[in-house]
Amino acid sequence: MLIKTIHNWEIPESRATSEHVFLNRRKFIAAAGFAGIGLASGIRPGLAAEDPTAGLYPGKLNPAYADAGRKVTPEALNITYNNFYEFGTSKRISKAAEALVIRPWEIAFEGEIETPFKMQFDDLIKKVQIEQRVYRHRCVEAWSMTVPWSGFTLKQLVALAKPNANAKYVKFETFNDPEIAPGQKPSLFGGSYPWPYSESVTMEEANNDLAFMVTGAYGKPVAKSMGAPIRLHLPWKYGFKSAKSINKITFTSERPKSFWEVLGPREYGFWANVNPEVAHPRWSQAAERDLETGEKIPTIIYNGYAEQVASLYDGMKDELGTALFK
Ligand SMILES: Nc1nc2c(c(=O)[nH]1)N[C@H]1C(S)=C(S)[C@@H](COP(=O)(O)O)O[C@H]1N2
Ligand SMILES: [Mo]
Repeated sequence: MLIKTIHNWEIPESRATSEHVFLNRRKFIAAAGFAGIGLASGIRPGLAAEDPTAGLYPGKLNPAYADAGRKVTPEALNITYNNFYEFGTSKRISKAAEALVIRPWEIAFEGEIETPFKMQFDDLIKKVQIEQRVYRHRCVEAWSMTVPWSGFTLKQLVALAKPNANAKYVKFETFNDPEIAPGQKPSLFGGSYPWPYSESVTMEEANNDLAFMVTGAYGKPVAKSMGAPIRLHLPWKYGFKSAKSINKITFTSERPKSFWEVLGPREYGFWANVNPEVAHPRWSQAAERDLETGEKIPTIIYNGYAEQVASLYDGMKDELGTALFK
């Protein structure tokens, strides 16, 4: 019975978590005295039963993002079809990603902030407001998915870091450990990949309400294959901007060069805002393929989030032309 509830997201007709289902489940767990046994362990192999944050999820469903207008992608598909180059270039890296050690997980805050510091993920999560949001995700490779993420707004993290007046950009970095991530072995890509994976946004983008730090998905801590214990999700930008498994956040005055920008500046530029009118040099961006159904869907400017983010780019189009969207 519990398992059925937790697998709510795999029910095809479900569009968003019904909050009361989860609340009732929590009440049931508490009443039955089951808390602490680690219900999750039987649900998804590899998720540590003792994950101390499991009880935080899914969090209160934000009504503004309760329905992404598309069917939620089944969890089973989503945690086994991934882009996570640290573990290999195929989409099937979920088993390899289990090698990632997520406890303890320390995050370094550096650069243009009052005082640089380090914080344990389990401490950080106590300082923020966890909520649930269903967001569309558009990969630059022209496929898309819809995910019930849980996490907190990036602006809360910015406030916590206390940036100074010089801070113009926020840079996110992933771990660099070839011992556990075979994709990071220098031999693999001839040492040409600029690890660690990094991405950055402007301070204005970081403070936009849509920018989300993901720590959970499908009502539980986010899977390792999807970027545990903490990743970004910027639903109006191509997926590569949403860095996974972040352990360093640096505030800078100059625009940093990201992982993909170093590898292919013409194909994976800094702004990377979803735009059906600006083709990738090697393929059209006019449409996208739904990961589950294979259905071809027309792509929408800013992935359909223009209302929330278009003003960030007011007046920039003339200056930068199509580069704004590349
Ligand atoms: N560290 C890291 N983050 C990453 C990537 C990666 O290879 N490494 N791939 C990006 C790309 S291209 C996409 S589409 C999304 C995929 O997220 P998902 O596997 O949860 O669907 O993660 C992004 N974040
Ligand atoms: Mo992507």
